[in-house]
Amino acid sequence: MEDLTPPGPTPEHPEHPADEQPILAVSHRLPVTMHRGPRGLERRQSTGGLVTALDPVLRKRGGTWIGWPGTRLPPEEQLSAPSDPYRIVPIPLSDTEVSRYYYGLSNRTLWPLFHCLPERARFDRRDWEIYEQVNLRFAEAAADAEQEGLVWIHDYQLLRTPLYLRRLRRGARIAFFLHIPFPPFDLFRILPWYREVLRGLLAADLIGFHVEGYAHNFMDCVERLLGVRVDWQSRRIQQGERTVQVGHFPLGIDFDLFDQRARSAPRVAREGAEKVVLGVDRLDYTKGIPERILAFERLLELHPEHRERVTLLQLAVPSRGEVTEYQRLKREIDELVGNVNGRFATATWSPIRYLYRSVPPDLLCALYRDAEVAAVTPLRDGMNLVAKEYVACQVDDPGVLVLSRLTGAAETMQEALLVTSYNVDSVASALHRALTMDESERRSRMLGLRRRERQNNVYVWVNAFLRAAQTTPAALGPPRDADFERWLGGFLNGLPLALFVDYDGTLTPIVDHPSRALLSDNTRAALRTLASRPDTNVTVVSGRALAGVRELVGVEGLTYAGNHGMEIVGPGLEPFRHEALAGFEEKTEELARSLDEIGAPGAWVEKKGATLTFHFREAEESAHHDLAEDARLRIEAAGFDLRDAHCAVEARPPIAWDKGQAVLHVLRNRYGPDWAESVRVIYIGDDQTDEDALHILAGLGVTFRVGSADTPTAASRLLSNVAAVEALLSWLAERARS
Ligand code: GDG
Repeated sequence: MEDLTPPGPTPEHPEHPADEQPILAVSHRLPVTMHRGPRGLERRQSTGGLVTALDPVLRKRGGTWIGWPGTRLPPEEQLSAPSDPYRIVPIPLSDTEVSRYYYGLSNRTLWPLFHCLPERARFDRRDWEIYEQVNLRFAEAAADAEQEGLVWIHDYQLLRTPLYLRRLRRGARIAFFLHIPFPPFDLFRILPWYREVLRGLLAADLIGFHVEGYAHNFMDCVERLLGVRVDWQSRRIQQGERTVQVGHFPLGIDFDLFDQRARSAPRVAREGAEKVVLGVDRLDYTKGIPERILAFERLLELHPEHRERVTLLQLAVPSRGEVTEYQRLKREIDELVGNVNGRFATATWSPIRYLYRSVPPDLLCALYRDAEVAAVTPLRDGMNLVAKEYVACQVDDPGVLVLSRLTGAAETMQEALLVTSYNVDSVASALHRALTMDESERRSRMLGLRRRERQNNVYVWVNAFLRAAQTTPAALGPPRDADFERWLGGFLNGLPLALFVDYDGTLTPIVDHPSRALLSDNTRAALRTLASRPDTNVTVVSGRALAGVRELVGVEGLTYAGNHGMEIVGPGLEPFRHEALAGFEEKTEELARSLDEIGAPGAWVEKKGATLTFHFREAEESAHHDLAEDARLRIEAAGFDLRDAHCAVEARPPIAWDKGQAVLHVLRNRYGPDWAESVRVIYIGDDQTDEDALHILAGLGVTFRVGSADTPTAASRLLSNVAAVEALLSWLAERARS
């Protein structure tokens, strides 16, 4: 929401229970804005949808509001006044930040793309970097606010803030609301930082949208772009061990406030024309102002009876004037207004009256009230509050709302005359119908609209959202057969299966000591069944020594690849041992001695022939960083390759061989060089050493990584934990025979 109006009274409302926890609101703009006036810096209350919604809640519950004050503040300037019922924390932004984070990434990239206008979007890595920095700053301020209770983050300028805040405050309860549309998958994936944006949002506990379609688009993107499991029915997303709730909460307005203003505002004198078609928008290309003017011109062409009798009164509030797209739009509108007026105006009538400024609330409400028709025809709009405000102001002879289907508002306001704004002829004919509609139809339509908006007002919205934010969603539990069927049913398609699974962290949870990482009975049973199936071959690929992993799994008929696949044995395969290994055993002994010298309690070396692992998961957590660093230096000095694993660093001879090579070796030797034609491949792994295999198999098989979407991975899907792996193995074991 933009700050468009000068100060007005803040409504009090009895619907908020006063005994609830305070709220920490985080939005790009603050509820107060600083202006440079004749008497220096002046503080003004902002109104607009977001402020009218949240301000009364914060007044009742107390809390803090973090945001940008709209201008540069001298450092000594205090925004909070002692009498304020809640705290206001300004985030200062430099000129570069305003230009790159706000005008740049927020308004030149996200705004057009999320409104499904990708050709207007510009993608600049520098903008993204500054956007990240500013989002981090908002998160730091939220973490520093030292306030219990919910953190409620708003809108597209702060998509990364939930993630940064989660990193700073693991246990925080975070809710997010998006005020603009969430685009469909095909458009969203154009964004170079789509993963980062999804991960940013998934750090929240609740993610709210205006309408179901946006929530649906979001879940679709999460499922397809991150491979995260989504439960479509309950709209929960399993993000590692966290469960995220998605919901839709259509924003309403303070209906009574608009209704009362409309009743008390003085009449506005009219000149000449009998009827007014009203347009009220921020000057923004999403609002469809040029298209509306063209539709009005078409109306005058097709229905000359409206000439000299109808005026289009278009109010355009200046907005984002620093962005060239907006400057261009302004020129385009000026020109179109000139054309239509030049073409149709008479000595006593101009078809279009165009005001490029903001008007005070009372006048706005009088204009709403007196307009016979409101033309709300955006090309795309998250919700659109103007349509709702118009309806609330219809306190006399009811007018007609012409509303674009491409707004969130149209999802519920079905009694309006719904149009597709791109279709100029149909908008012209809807305007004609609205102007000629008889009173009883007007009344019936307006009655339905008013009843709904009165009922679903902004307070109802806040309460519904907060109720959802205070409910902890139940964890999804392991995926079910239907999920696996959907992910893999078509892929397996009757061909034999080559299944590769890592051991630690995949088949068993990570535990204090490797010797205690044992298979569950179910997993062992599933592996046994899989081993007995003639259409399936299973390879356990591990960083452990070959003998060790074979003993721990202890299932006959499987293939075992130890030492990251440098040693492989399995039915029907020539035993394999990488030829370069032999020369390294002595050097590995030396390296082991060097690592032993580190000598920290809880840190120890696991020797595996030519490779070794330095473990420190039992050491003090505060020492982990230094231990890893020390080990890395020693491993590098010895000329070994190193890999970071879970609380461990692995050292391997510098041989160009990894789990990916091992997978290809097994596939080639078992199924021949054309293996891709005759077998389906699935790989499941949990750490960085598995990424080599996940990377090599991208596009060649279906790959799973155990973990949350926070970790970058080449895998096509995520499994949240070892229980999910167990469920997948059981499903594969029991699936129909090919
Ligand atoms: C974003 C989303 C979503 C306009 N002219 C004047 C004036 N206004 C006020 C209106 C209304 C507000 O500005 C505009 O709100 P919208 O909802 O129509 O549009 P955006 O600014 O784009 O807001 C939108 C909204 O967030 C909330 O989630 O609905 O989809 O794009 O409240 O009254 N107010 C005054 N004088 C004017 O000249 N006083």
